[in-house]
Amino acid sequence: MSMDATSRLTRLRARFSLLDANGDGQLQADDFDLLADRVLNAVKADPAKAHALREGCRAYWQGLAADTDRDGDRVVTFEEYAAAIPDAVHFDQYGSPYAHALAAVADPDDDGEVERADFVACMTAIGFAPPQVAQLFAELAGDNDRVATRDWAAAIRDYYVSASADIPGQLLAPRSA
Ligand SMILES: [Ca+2]
Ligand SMILES: [Ca+2]
Ligand SMILES: [Ca+2]
Repeated sequence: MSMDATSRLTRLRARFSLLDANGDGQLQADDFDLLADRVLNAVKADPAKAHALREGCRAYWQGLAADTDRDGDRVVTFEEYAAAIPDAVHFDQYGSPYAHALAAVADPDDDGEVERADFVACMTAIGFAPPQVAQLFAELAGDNDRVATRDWAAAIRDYYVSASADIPGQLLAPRSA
């Protein structure tokens, strides 16, 4: 296998295991409910934002399943996922509400910026490793010690759709199980 193919598989594995919130090795609707639960347990969100996040997670799952669950058993295996990896258009359609709802939950005062504590709480709840969370925050925040919600939503999108390795989103790697 070529280096490119190997690093692509590594990236896909990292994304897949991050999405597999209950850790059973497959993706199903429960994973995305659990993802929302974990974030909402970590960060205090008002009911409207909590609702948007739950709906965003659900829509992401439904879009993902529609594109990847080839045998229609409502479970997405890694093989199904890797064979039909969602592209940028797909993410913009199905994943974007999730990314924006997440950024909104992490911005309780609605000033368009995410404080470090909220950023770390959200990202850790999703399952990212603390060193990567700290590194990504530093990259996105620069000298400000806060991250614009739109930059964060863009970084999340990059993580799920990018094929390149030199963007901030690529710093995101799941904690080792
Ligand atoms: Ca699962
Ligand atoms: Ca399936
Ligand atoms: Ca804020």
